[in-house]
Amino acid sequence: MATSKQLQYVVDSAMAREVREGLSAMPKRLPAKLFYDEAGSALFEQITELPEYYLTRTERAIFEDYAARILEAAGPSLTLVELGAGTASKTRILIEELLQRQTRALFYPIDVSPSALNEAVRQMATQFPQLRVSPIVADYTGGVPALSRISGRKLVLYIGSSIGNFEPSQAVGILRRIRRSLRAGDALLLGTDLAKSSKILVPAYDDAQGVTAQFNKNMLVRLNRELDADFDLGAFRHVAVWNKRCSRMEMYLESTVKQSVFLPALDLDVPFEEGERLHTENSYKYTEEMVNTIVHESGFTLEKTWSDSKGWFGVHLARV
Ligand code: AVI
Repeated sequence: MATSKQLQYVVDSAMAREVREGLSAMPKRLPAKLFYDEAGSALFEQITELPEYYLTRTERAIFEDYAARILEAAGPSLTLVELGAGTASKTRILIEELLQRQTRALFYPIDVSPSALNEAVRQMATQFPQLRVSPIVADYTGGVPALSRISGRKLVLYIGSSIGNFEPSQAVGILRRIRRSLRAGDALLLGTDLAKSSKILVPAYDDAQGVTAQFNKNMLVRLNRELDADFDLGAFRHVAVWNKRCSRMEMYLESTVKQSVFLPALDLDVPFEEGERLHTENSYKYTEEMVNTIVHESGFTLEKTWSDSKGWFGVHLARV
């Protein structure tokens, strides 16, 4: 006989554990990687085209202006590796330049998402017949041992300010693990957003059209769908703050009322005070000193930095 009462079950996945930990902590937090489900990735693509979000177009302009010098400095006969997909439009500028300098090239995009990789392979293979694309499905933050089996001089691209979403100490750990799979002479091309006026930074993370607000709230949409939570999207507001002391932009979801949210799949009740903030992301804005520190602490030597005319974004070449 059918019953109207649904069987409720508790979810015990790595993601569920992180959500439980974050929502039970004081202050409350959620891991930024939760942003990137299908809807979140599409919203991020939209963000990269917003007038206020200068990062993507500024880094692209650096590649357009300096691709030849970057590749010259990296060395002859390069094999490209890219950590994280979804940056294909900028990588393409470097590949175009690379194929002017060598008749054939190998490209290893690395990503946790097979669908992101498929898209990268499809686009690259049609645009560049002289390029052999070999995707690697891996979480690069844990290191990529498969890289050590690739012969020839490698240039590892870690662009788009992706490193900025990690704590600097975590960033050092990631770069160190990547370095372990590289050989002397290999290089890293690291893209970092740079510290600047809050008048530029805050709107980049709180745009007039509200796309970043939607991106931030998408985390709650995801918890409602995947963990059966009952977050009321109208009862939270998007907040972006410049933390000068830590040199980072911080994003929060602030509860506009005193309320309680229930996550049946975690059997967890989460009380919020009016005005209480849930921390969802840090985006570090590097100074020259911070770049030097993470590069050296991870065992690389910083050789050169290219920047735009306003000094808003940096592309750094570091050598093993
Ligand atoms: C992916 N990452 C580099 C973006 C950033 O700027 O930190 C994520 C983002 N968050 C809000 N807007 C964009």
